[in-house]
Amino acid sequence: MLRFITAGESHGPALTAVIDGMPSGLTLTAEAINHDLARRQIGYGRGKRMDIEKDQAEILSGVRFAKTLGTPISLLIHNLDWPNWRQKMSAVRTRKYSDIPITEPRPGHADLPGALKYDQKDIRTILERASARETTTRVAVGAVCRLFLSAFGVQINSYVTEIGGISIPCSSLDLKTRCIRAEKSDLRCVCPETEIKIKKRIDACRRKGDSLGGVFEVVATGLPVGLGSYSQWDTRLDGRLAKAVMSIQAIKGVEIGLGFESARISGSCVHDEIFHAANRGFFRKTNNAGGIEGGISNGEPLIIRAAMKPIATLYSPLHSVDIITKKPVKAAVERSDICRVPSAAVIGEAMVAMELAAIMLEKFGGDSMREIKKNYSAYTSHIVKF
Ligand code: EPS
Repeated sequence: MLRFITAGESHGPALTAVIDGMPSGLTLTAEAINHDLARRQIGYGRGKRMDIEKDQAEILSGVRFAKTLGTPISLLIHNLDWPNWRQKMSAVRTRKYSDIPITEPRPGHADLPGALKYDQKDIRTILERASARETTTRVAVGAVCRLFLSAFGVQINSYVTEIGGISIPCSSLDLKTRCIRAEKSDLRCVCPETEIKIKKRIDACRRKGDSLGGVFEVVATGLPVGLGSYSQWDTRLDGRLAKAVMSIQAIKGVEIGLGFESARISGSCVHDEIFHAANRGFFRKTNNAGGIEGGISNGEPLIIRAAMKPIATLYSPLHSVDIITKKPVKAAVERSDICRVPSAAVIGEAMVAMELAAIMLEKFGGDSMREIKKNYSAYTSHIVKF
């Protein structure tokens, strides 16, 4: 079973992740992970923290001579901001009177429910782990899973389709073009004219002390038919992917393929008709299903869309209540981002990669890449002959 766990506070010394269940024989270097870490840091609308950090992963275990061993892979990413937080985030010294707590919870953040749940009177204790800084480790794990998937021809990309209510026109572009263009834009935006408009909106928002959300799409190509199953509720591919993407900080909705739109039009406009050609096997001319039917991948590109709410930290803060005095106050203002939808798209790719790698391993099983590739080839040649 492939699984991972992450640890670390936003302003602590470092972030760590352990990946368990990755087979042996996969080529893995820190450079491949660092490439994705850098992609996550890009994004017009990010705050000052990104000027400080330059995320780099160190591989501490599970790899020898650039090949995985089949044992737990542990990754370490230093927080370069740590020297500025040594005192405030010390794990060893005891609290002093001069350590002023944060007591004004931000609406929309984990601050208040977290403080109540963990019985904490200093909201810093909550926000340090609730912070989206944690997604650095998810992207590092996702990069490893992406390498595993690429050995089977699976590619995962993303682009942003909407920010702050401004839609990015992309329906006239094929998936490949969208992904190529997104990679060249610091908004992961496929349309240069719309990018200018959105940047103006982000700048205006920054001046007003407000924040913006948006929508992004993750696309996975090269998937074999038959990942996931309708046989139990928790084995369905769509359900598993939706959970993985929904678990990203600030994500409020997930759609697959046509998603909510399919509820508004008739069946004949929704379902993708089936064709067959000797050289292609079964195929579709449309992909409204987003690559999944009956909880199973159908061989078409997987398309998963997610909506991100605006960041909860507002430089012009909203109304709140002090958790100690219970008096009305303005919510706390922490240094933060104005918009981080492009970054969320890269994190979405990582979560999709993790879930797909886990499902591929469940289907094709094995402890080494050689064994899994053998199982994969036997299955895919059976599908071709079907
Ligand atoms: C975050 C607040 C900001 C973001 C951070 C998430 O951090 P800071 O308070 O240090 O300025 O920059 O995101 C990251 C550090 C990151 O690497 O993505 C929050 O409150 O969630």
